[in-house]
Amino acid sequence: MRLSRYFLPVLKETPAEAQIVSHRYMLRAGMIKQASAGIYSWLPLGFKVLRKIEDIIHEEQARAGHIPMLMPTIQSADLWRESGRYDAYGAEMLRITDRHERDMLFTPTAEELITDIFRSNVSSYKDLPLTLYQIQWKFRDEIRPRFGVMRGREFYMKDGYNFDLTKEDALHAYNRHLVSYLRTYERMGLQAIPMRADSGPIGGDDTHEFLVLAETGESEVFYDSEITDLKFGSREIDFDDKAQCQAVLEEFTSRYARTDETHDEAVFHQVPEERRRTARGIEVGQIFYFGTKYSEAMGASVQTPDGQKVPVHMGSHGIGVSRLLGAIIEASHDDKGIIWPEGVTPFHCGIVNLKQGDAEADAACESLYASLTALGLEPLYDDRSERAGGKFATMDLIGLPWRITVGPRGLKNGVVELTSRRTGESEELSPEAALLKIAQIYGKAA
Ligand code: 5CA
Repeated sequence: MRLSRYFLPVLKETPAEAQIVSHRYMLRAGMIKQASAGIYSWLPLGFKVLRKIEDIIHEEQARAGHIPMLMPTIQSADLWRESGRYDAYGAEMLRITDRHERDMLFTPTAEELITDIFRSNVSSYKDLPLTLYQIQWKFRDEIRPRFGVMRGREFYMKDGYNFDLTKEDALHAYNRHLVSYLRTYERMGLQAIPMRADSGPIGGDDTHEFLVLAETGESEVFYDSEITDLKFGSREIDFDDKAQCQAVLEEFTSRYARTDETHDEAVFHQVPEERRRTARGIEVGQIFYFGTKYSEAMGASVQTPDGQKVPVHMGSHGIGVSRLLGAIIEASHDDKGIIWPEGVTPFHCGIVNLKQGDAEADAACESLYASLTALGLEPLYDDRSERAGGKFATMDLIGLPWRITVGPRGLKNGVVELTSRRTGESEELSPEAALLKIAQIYGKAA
């Protein structure tokens, strides 16, 4: 993409309404624009990162054997009356009446609709196990929408639902999701710690929230510091292997880690004092096992091998997709702007032309741009006739992990400058060597 042809409405001033850094940078970098309280338009740069996050989630869901689909945002109230949640959900649910005076609602989550789809189509244990998921907009009429995309009213969520014959199978689905989520967040450059939590309006006793530690987080959390040393890394997992998933779950959940809702001071004090931590965290996901709560209320049952009819065991599993942009920025920024992890960066590499209009500099930039594109990478080429300082400030603000700076003086010596956004370190390299290095970083063969 050439910056001269892109739509990147960068703000010079810090918007007064933004209280936390991620909100400030998302507004300043032209990623989002508020449409009304807690509701945002996703401008091209923000939309690009949203898509990157979505892609990672889809890839990891596929790895775990889960099946993508899409359900509507506007749903009939009838199904929600069946489960009893139409009244129970309270003021957070946005209720809508259509022209025929029928009660509709904007979905805050989708247990009812998916259970309805299941009961209409599945009646035998032979079709189990089954896990379906979607990435779709949700609406919760939050009393205090704030912090930009962190606590929106409209927000983008991955929601998955498992259907299993037995509790044991459903707990395997729970474990599988926990493992899959660890991998998902790590690919986004995040450490998200599973913590014992409260299930709220979704229901059930077994639930973990995934929290990213950050001072601006809305949740108070308590944990054993050993937990932050755990890394999922690139280990290969067979997601059908119950014992393997169970072992990973135990590894990541056996130490004390709880949100304030489930915190128990007495149990916490069994952790050696020097390892006890109290901090704040951003909830980027939550997994639930709630057994037969919805399947019993809504009559979703299957035939067992010996001919009995039993309600299916279910759980649901959510990732706050739009909130993740805020969480990643909270975890990765400096005073100049965002620092995107390579896994989610909107463009792989910036190209800054120090002297637009200089024949040699222009040609070198064009050549780098073409070569990076040919490798399947997306460069952002700042080809505007701006002064260098302004170009650097924009690149720093929007946070691309790598920048290649091209100017007539360097080119005379056959070099360009390659700069890491994270460390700020630069090295002078030939354009070919810079290209090779970028290709290696992103696992492309140059
Ligand atoms: N049905 C279950 C699992 S799919 C469910 O709705 N879970 S949830 O309520 O925990 O939401 C899943 C994730 O959505 C949360 O972990 C959080 O990251 C995100 N989320 C929830 N409310 C908001 C909000 N108001 N703004 C942005 N993200 C939100």
